[in-house]
Amino acid sequence: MSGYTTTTPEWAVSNQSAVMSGIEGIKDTTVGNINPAYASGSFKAKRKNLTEDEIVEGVIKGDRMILSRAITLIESNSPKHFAKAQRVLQRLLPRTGKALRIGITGVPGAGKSTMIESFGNMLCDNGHKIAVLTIDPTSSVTRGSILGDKTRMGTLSRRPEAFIRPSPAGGTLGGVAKKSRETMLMCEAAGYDVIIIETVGVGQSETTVRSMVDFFMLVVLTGAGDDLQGIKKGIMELADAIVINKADGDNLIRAKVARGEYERMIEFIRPATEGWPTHAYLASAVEKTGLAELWQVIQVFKKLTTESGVFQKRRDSQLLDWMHAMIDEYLHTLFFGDAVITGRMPEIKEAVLHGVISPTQAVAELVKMFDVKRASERQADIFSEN
Ligand SMILES: Nc1nc2c(ncn2[C@@H]2O[C@H](COP(=O)(O)OP(=O)(O)O)[C@@H](O)[C@H]2O)c(=O)[nH]1
Ligand SMILES: [Mg+2]
Repeated sequence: MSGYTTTTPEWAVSNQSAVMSGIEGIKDTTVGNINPAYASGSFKAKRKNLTEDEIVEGVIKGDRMILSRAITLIESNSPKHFAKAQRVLQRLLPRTGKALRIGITGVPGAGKSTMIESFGNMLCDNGHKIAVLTIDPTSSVTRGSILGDKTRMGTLSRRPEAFIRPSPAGGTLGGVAKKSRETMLMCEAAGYDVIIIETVGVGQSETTVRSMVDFFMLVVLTGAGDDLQGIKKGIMELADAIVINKADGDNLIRAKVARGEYERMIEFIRPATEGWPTHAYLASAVEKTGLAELWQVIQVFKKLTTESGVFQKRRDSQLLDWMHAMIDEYLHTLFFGDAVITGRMPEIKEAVLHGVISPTQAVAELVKMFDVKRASERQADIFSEN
């Protein structure tokens, strides 16, 4: 039940129980939680279980503590929590979809978190409510990035108009992504009108975030060690904007040169969004320059794509893709978890390896003995439990 894909990425944690403990631990490192009792654990012991109504009402009121707990419920892998979380989500669904969803990717050190801090503060000053989610598949290996973000988004995390939530540590990208998508919906129901999803440029995480957001930006650097060849063409193809960060001080001239180079490269790349020309922009997250312009660009993007229908078309296809991914995941889990299939598998594998039957025949054999009804009975309690 952990991933959309049938292949497990190499960085995935093989021990599934690590997912649970990661989620427990995340509560202590959640940037928005500044209650010291929380970190010490004494708070956890005292808190009572919230009812479904209390969670739904709390989220609608925009209570950050209850929102946090609703997300923890979503992130839980326990079957009991699954059913409750889905009922909460179902009730909140009519209140979702109104936020602007922005994705930010780039190599570690590009300045994504610093930019979100400056950008987010600017938006809060202008009356917006910002939720920041991070998808970092490497966070199971090291908590470094989360701890780093804690200081980098220091002022933003203390603002009542902002909510910052790192993704649960561990698990496969598919599992983390599924939870992040549902977390995003919860934040929308709580009234956040701009959702920013930060991901470190590792593996497939950019594609995953692209599949959740309306506007996607790639943050890049200039200067030593970050020549253009280092940026994969595939990532540029996903971007609606390329932001050359750290365009400040001695770096400004180089940043301007890089901008020209990116602009020339973009000409040869298919735009990520129909009818929207991707461009390169200069910014400095530290000096807070170029950020108001970037917000202006995003506003124009929204206006144009809404008028052309591309905005809604993308949202619709993202929703259906998500459903398909979950069907894949569900059937995959059922099939490979079925006792009859796992029992016969070694023998069939042998037959394939010895050339007795072809892989195609093997699949036909296995599918013939697979009984969806029987297999789903095992899963039934997970999906129907109250
Ligand atoms: N000079 C300069 N340094 C920056 C800028 N943005 C970020 N940095 C620095 O770059 C480092 C990495 O920033 P961080 O936001 O953690 O990058 P992330 O890994 O992409 O999230 C930090 O030391 C920042 O202070 C900028 O606009 N100008
Ligand atoms: Mg970061």
